[in-house]
Amino acid sequence: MTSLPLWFDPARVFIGGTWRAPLGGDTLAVVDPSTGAEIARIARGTQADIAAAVDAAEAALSGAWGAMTAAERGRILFRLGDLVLQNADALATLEAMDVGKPLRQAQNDVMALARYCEFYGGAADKLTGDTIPFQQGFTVYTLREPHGVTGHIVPWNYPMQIIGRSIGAALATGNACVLKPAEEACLTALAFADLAAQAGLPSGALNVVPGLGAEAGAALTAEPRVRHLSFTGSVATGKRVQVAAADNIVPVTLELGGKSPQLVFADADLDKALPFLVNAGIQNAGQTCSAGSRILVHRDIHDDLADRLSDAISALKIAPAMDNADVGPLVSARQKAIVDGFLAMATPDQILAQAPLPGGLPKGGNYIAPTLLGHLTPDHPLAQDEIFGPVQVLIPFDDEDDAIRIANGTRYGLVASVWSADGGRQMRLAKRLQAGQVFLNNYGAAGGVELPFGGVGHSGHGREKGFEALYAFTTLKTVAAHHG
Ligand code: TXE
Repeated sequence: MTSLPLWFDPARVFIGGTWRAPLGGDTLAVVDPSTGAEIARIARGTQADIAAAVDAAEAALSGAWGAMTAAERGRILFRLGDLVLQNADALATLEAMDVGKPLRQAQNDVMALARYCEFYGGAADKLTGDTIPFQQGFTVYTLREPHGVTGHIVPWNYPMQIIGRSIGAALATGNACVLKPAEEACLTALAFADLAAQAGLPSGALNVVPGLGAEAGAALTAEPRVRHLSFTGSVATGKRVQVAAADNIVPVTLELGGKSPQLVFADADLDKALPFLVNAGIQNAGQTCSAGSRILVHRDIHDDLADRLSDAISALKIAPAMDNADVGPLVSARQKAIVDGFLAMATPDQILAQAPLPGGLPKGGNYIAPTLLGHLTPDHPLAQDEIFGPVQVLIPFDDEDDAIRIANGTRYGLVASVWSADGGRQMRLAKRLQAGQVFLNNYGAAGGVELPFGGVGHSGHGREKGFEALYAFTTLKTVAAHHG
């Protein structure tokens, strides 16, 4: 059995460049989702730790970190990206064992984290203001300045990717960060903090306080000295974060998941589409904000696609994370109970296909059989609600208008895809789909660190990733000089 490759004590918080026990003295169990066994303890940070982390972040801003040039910040991010790559095996193993994702997926996440460090390292000194033509006798220009202390609340499904996109952009623009990782997934966040210190990031520029959402998380959102909040997680918690942000009048970026549609037309290349259609639903055991959980198909090819999808899903292999199969366990017994609850709503005729769970899976693991559902109306809760497990629904449509009505007919709007050989249709639908990203004859563009990402409706607001994120992590100052 693999042991956790820990080179730091995970039961500590990382504040002001040093590791110490949480002030409350309590710890939380790290449970391996593949087996149910406790494999480590993490700190249960509380309000006092968050306050200390904000103190440290403020000190960094008025000290070495705040004095750095954009180029120097970029250089640190490049070094950090290198260290991520040098420690890729350890990071991937930590993540796979902590959250249950197949090792291959954890390795992809490490690569994405390194790419975020590289991308934002390169972008740090390329964010510029404008000069604005104005009245005679004036010179007017804008400055892009960091908010100051930024708060980052990260979920458990893609910790490294979400840390990379959020912390990478915030550091590139000169903010000092307080990161509250999810209680189910703290190990790579702590490892990243250690690597950041090794890369030369000044003390206090990145602080990590693990803990419960209702304690450390709520304390971070309530802290008036935090001047920007970025949150990825559930709609319910996102609303709380937005309310807390309103109390302190701070901007907030919310990424809250979705029920993203994949539209398949009769002229689509089904051989090419099939692996994407399936992977968009089962990647990370369906625990993906941008999961393609609704497959909408033209009625003429419904039965053909249903057969192909059923064959592909029935052939999926499920195994513990380190065995590197197609699908691992869900992150927690709590998440498994949520998904089981959804599946219990399906009648037998609505289950079109289900991959068999192999015998011999560890008893304490949170395994769910990947499932394809059908014969349900677009307004059925199984076709409306985010399930966050390896479950997809197949829904027929009659024409483009019908496809758009169904695709846009949820409260979410994160991503969407169109599979069709007709270029005109691709362009029409790309405009009509309510989503932050639209993929034409692909899905997800392999993660696309460079591509702005975020939602509309209950999927949230604000954009992360790409150059766009740098605007969110800065505030604009206009300087008008009157010189006659
Ligand atoms: O989410 P929470 P949970 C969805 C998915 C899943 C459901 C529940 O549908 O089934 O959410 O997951 C922190 N103040 N997504 O309960 O509560 C918490 O500690 C401040 C979609 O895990 O939103 C963690 O760090 N913070 C999603 C983070 O919020 C609080 C990814 C996310 O937890 C807090 C994960 C509070 N009061 C779940 N309460 C996506 N968009 O990808 C909790 N937290």
